[in-house]
Amino acid sequence: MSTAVENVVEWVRTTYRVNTSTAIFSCSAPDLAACPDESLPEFAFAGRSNVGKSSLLNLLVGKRDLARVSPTPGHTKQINFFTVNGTWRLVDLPGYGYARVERAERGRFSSAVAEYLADRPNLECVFSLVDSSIPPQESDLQFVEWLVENSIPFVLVFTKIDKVKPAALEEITGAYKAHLAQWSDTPPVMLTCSSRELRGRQSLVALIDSVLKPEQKKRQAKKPPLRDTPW
Ligand SMILES: Nc1nc2c(ncn2[C@@H]2O[C@H](COP(=O)(O)OP(=O)(O)O)[C@@H](O)[C@H]2O)c(=O)[nH]1
Ligand SMILES: [Mg+2]
Repeated sequence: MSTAVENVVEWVRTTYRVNTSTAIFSCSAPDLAACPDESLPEFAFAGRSNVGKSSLLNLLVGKRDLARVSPTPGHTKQINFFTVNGTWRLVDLPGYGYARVERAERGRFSSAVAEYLADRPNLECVFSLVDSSIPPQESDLQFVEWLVENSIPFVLVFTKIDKVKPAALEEITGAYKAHLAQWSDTPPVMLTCSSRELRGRQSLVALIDSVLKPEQKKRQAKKPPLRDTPW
């Protein structure tokens, strides 16, 4: 096989093995104690209110309105769980850093989010979303530093790249890299996306695919059809 063909085969293998099309809403939890059992691997979307968490989750599963997208920041107050293929979960976390809620409620990010991230044994990876169209915000930097401090596996995802020119994107990603270099020797994995232009889905899928075990990726068999009854 030529290298080009091998590359395509490898790309298809890593990109399309995991099945994301069967996502269903599972439950909402106000805190860690109310979260569902820990039997399934989880991937969580975190970031400031309005950064595009719910939109990206919807892009990933190819459904327009599985997670509620809102133009009004501070909409998601609960931890929302979505089960995919019956074998793993996506988790939409409440946003942090929304300035117009009560100061006490705003916090750095809610204690429910902190507890979930720090104490959830089945959390495989956090997609830490930052807006590519604005400079690094204090709340984003604090959050990412906290992830590093607590050894929580994460990927930095730059959202809304439809709003920025390539040079500006380069500048923003460079700024985050420079900040992260102060806290960690390992350079972060960085992805870019635009839910508006349906860009960035494949790299998220590939990442999830690389984490899940083969049996967790298999398409769940449909229930066999009911046998005809004799009456
Ligand atoms: N231009 C642009 N707007 C986006 C994108 N993703 C989300 N938005 C908008 O940003 C707002 C907040 O999105 P949402 O997904 O609810 O953010 P969340 O609060 O982090 O869950 C909505 O008005 C979305 O339409 C994107 O990729 N590009
Ligand atoms: Mg949301």
